[in-house]
Amino acid sequence: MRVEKSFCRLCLGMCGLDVTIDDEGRVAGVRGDHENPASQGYACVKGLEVHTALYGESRIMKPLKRVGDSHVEIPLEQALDEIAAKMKMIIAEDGPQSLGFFRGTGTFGSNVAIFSWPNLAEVVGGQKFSTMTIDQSAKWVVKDRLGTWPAGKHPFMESDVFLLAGTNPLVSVYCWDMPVQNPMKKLKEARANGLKLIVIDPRRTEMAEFADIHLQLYPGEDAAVAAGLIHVILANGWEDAKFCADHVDGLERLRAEVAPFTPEYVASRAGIAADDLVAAARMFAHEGKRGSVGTGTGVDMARFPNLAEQLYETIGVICGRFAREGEALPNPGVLIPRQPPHAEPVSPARDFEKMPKSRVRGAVRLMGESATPTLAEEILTPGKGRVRGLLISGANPASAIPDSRKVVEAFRALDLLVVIEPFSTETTRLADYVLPPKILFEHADLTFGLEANSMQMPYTQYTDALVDPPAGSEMADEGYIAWALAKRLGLTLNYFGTDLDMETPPTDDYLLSLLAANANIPFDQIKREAIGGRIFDELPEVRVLPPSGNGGKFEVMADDVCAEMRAFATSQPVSETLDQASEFPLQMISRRIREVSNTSCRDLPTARKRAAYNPLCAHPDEFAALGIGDGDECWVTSDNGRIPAIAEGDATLKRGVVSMTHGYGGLVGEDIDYKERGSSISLLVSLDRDCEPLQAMPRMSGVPVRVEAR
Ligand SMILES: Nc1nc2c(c(=O)[nH]1)N[C@H]1C(S)=C(S)[C@@H](COP(=O)(O)OP(=O)(O)OC[C@H]3O[C@@H](n4cnc5c(=O)[nH]c(N)nc54)[C@H](O)[C@@H]3O)O[C@H]1N2
Ligand SMILES: Nc1nc2c(c(=O)[nH]1)N[C@H]1C(S)=C(S)[C@@H](COP(=O)(O)OP(=O)(O)OC[C@H]3O[C@@H](n4cnc5c(=O)[nH]c(N)nc54)[C@H](O)[C@@H]3O)O[C@H]1N2
Ligand code: SF4
Ligand SMILES: [Mo]
Repeated sequence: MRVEKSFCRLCLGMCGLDVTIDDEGRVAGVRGDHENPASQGYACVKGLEVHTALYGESRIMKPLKRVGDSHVEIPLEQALDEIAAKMKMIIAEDGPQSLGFFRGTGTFGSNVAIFSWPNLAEVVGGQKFSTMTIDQSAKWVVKDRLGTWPAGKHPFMESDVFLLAGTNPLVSVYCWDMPVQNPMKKLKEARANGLKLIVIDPRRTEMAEFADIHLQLYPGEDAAVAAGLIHVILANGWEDAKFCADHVDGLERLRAEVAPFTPEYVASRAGIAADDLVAAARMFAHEGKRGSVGTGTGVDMARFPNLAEQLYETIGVICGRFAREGEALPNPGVLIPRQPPHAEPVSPARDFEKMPKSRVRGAVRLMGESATPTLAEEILTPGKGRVRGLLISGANPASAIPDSRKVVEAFRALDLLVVIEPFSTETTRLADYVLPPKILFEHADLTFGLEANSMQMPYTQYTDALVDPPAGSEMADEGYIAWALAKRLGLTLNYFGTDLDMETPPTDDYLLSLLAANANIPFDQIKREAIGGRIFDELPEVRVLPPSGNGGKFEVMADDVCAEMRAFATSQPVSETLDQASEFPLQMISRRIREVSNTSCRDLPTARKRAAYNPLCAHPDEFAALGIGDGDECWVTSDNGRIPAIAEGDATLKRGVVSMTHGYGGLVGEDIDYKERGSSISLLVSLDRDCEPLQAMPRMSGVPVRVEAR
C-alpha cells in the first residue's frame, strides 16, 4: 500500500486528495488532503467514492462499435480509421459544417480534453457546441452587451458585502465569483471578516442559511428584483457617481427604465417584501463599500436570462465595485499569467452580431459556438449545413439537453455519432462508436480549468498518472483521439499557438506542457513543486495600472436591452400564474445535490443508497393543499411532457415552487423503474417555446407544471 497526492476531477472543484494504492496497483481508497493549501481537506461524498467508479460495472473497457442494435468491441485504431473515413465522406458531401463537435462538463475531468475538441473542430472547420449554451450563456451575452472591466470585480474574500443570485456554491462547488474549493470554510472565513451576504433564491438554500438578507423570489422574476434594486440605489443616490460619470454610458436611460420598478411593484411581482428589497439595496450600495454581485444557473436558466443577468451585473457597475488603480489582483496567475490591466472598462464588442447566425431559428453564435438548444433542429432540418455527424466528448446530451425526446430522435437520425465516454450512458447507447478514455488517477493532469474559472489565489496542482487503466482495457485519451483523427484527415492540430508534430503521437506530458507553455512558473518546476497543490505566493503582484486614456465605457441600457426591459415589464408576472385554477399553477426549478453531478455519479454507492431517484420537493403546505402526502406517488406535467415522481416535503421551498434534481431517468423510450433510476426533468422543458430569442436558451428554471396524485 502507498499513498499518493492527486486531485479529484469529477467537478470543477478539483479537490486535493490522498489516494491509497494497493499492492496490485489499484486505487483502494481516497481521502481529502488536509495538506492541500486550497481545498484544505475538503472532499465531497462523490470524491470520497470516486475510486469505485474506476472499477465499477458501468465502466466501458474497450472501444465499441454499433452493429445492428448492439455494440461490439473493436480495436481502437480500426475505430479511428472508420470514424475518420465517415468524417471525410460527410465533409466531401456536405462540407465541414455538417460535423458537430460537442464538449460537456466531463472534459473538465481531463484538462487537456477541455481543449482537444474545440481545437479539432477549429482545424476541421466544424461547428462547436458545448453545455455552456444550456447553462450560463447569458454571461457571454452580457459581456458582449454591457462591457467588461479587465481588472475584475472586488474579490469575494476582500469584500464587506456580496450579493449572490441563483447559485448555491456550498453544494455546487461552483461559482464564477466566489472561491469554491472548500466553500464552507471560505464562506465562514469571509463572514468572520465581516462579510454581509445577500442571497436571492426561491429556495432557502444551504447558502441562504448564511445570508443576512434572503430575497425568496418566484423563479423568473430576477429582472424585476434586479431592476428594483437599481431603482432604489439610484433613487437614493447610493451609486458611485464619479465612477458612473467616468465609465458608464446610458445611466439616465437606465434610471428611466427602472423607474416603474418601485419596491412595491417588485414585491408584488416577485413575492418578496418591499422592505427587504430596500434593505438589500441599502446593505449593498450604501452600507457596504466593497463587494460585488455573482449569479449562477438559477438566473441564467429562468425566463429573460439575458436581461436578468445584465441587470444584476449593472448593480456592480453603477456602484463601481471593481479593482481600482493601484490595487493588486488576487491572483497574478500561475498557468494563465495576468497582464497588468488598466483601470477602465472595455466597451461591449457585440461579437455575437458579427458571427453568422445559425441556419435554424437565427440563433446567434456566442464565443464561436453554435447554440446547443438548436442542435436537434440542426440535425433534423434538411438543407445545406445540416449536422450529419456529431462527435461528443465528456457529455451526456441525450439526457442533459432539455426536451430529450426531440434530442434522441435527432441523434437517431445522424449518420455518425461518436462519444468519448468512460461509462455507459444514455448517449453511449445511441452511439455508432464509443471510445473510452483514461480517467482520474490514470492520467497526469493540471488544474487549468480551475484557474480559468474561479481560483482567486496563485494556486495550481499537478498530478502524475498514479495507476494503470484496468487490466485488459484499451483506453485512449481525448488528446490522442483528437490528434489521431486530425492526422487521418490530413490536418495539423494546434494547442495555444503550437502546431503538433503530426507524425509522432503527443504524450500526455507534452500536451500538458502546452497548457503550461505561457505559465508564470516553468512546467518542470510545477511538476516538482505542485504535486499536492501549491500556492506560488512568491509570484510578483500584478497591480492595476492607471487608465490608459483609450478605455471604453460600460453600456447599461442599449437599445436591445431596453426592448427586453419593456417586454419584461409587460409580461405576466409569475405571481399571477400561480392560481390553482390555472392549467400549470406551479413552477419547477432544478436542484443540485451533493450525491450526483448532472447525469454523472448516479452509480456511486452513496448515490445509490441515498439518492437512487429524484424526489419531487415542495413545501409541506403546498402538498397539503394538493392533498398529497410525503412519499405519495404523483405525476408532474408541463406543456411538454409528464413524468412520475414521489413527493417529499421540504420547507425550504417557496410556496408555488417545486423542485427536482436534473440528470435522472433513462433513455427516452426505455421502460425504467422510477424508484431505481428517477425521472428526467428534461422531458418537461420545451426547446421550442419560451426560449430566449437571441441564443435560443430554453426556460429550464421556473417551468410551469401541474402536480397530481398518481
Ligand atoms: N433540466 C435541467 N437540465 C440541465 C441542467 C439543469 O439544471 N436542469 N443543467 C445543465 C447544465 S448546467 C449542464 S453543464 C449540462 C451538463 O450536461 P453534460 O455535460 O452532458 O452532463 P454530465 O452528466 O456532466 O456529463 C459529463 C459526462 O462526461 C463523462 N466523463 C467523466 N469524466 C470524463 C473524462 O475524463 N473524459 C471524458 N471524455 N468524459 C468524462 C461522464 O461520465 C458524463 O457522462 O446539463 C444541463 N441540463
Ligand atoms: N453536486 C453537484 N455539483 C455540481 C453540479 C451537480 O449537478 N451536482 N453541476 C455542476 C454544473 S454543470 C454547474 S453549471 C454548476 C451550477 O452551479 P450553481 O449555479 O450554483 O447551481 P445550483 O446549485 O443549482 O444553484 C442554482 C440556484 O438557483 C436557484 N434558482 C432556481 N431558479 C431561480 C430563479 O429563477 N432565480 C433565482 N435567483 N434563483 C433560482 C435554485 O434554487 C438554486 O439554489 O454546478 C456544478 N456543480
Ligand atoms: S467537490 Fe466533490 S466531486 Fe467536486 S472535486 Fe471536490 S471531491 Fe470531487
Ligand atoms: Mo453546467
